[in-house]
Amino acid sequence: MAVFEGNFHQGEPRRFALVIGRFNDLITEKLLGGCQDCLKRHGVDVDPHGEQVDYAWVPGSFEIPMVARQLALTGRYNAIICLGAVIKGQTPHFDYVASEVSKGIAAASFQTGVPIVFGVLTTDTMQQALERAGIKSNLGWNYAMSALEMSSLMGQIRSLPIENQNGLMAGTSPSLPAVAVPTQATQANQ
Ligand code: INI
Repeated sequence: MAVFEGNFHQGEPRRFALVIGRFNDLITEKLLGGCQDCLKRHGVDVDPHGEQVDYAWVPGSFEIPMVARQLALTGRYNAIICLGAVIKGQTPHFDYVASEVSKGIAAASFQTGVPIVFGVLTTDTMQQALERAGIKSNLGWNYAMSALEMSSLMGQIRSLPIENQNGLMAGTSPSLPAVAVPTQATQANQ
């Protein structure tokens, strides 16, 4: 039998998408910097005009899952990294945004089979967010590491031959598993 483990070096060049919330951009810009630094030091060309990383900016964390899912459906990316900062205020707004973005990212990843990293800070104060975005450590770096590891791990697992009860079947598992991608015909009926 086997042990599957992702690695951090690039055998074949991988492609990543970063989805970044503008809300609290004092924090998300710093997470982005940490993330780019990690990718670059692992051999990824982070230039937006290059071949390996695309960037999508969204208004706030609430919008992240929809854009991440749409990007995942293109099949272009080995992993997607979502960066946001949800910081508690005087109202329950925090709870709604934090809940939707976490559930939405998990659902998008599960539905598409593309690793989508939850790089959204949820903190009580701006100080806590700053400490996690560069003052003490920069979690942007850790989110990039997760993307490198998961893209490698999923690549290995996808390349396994598919089996059924009768033995081996031809082919390997698809990069995008059973997901309802609207066709022009189904869209026209909606
Ligand atoms: N978006 C965030 O990314 N972080 C927050 O802390 C936040 N708060 O607290 O309001 C926030 N709100 C905006 C939200 O994500 C949407 O962009 C907005 O509601 C429009 O849909």
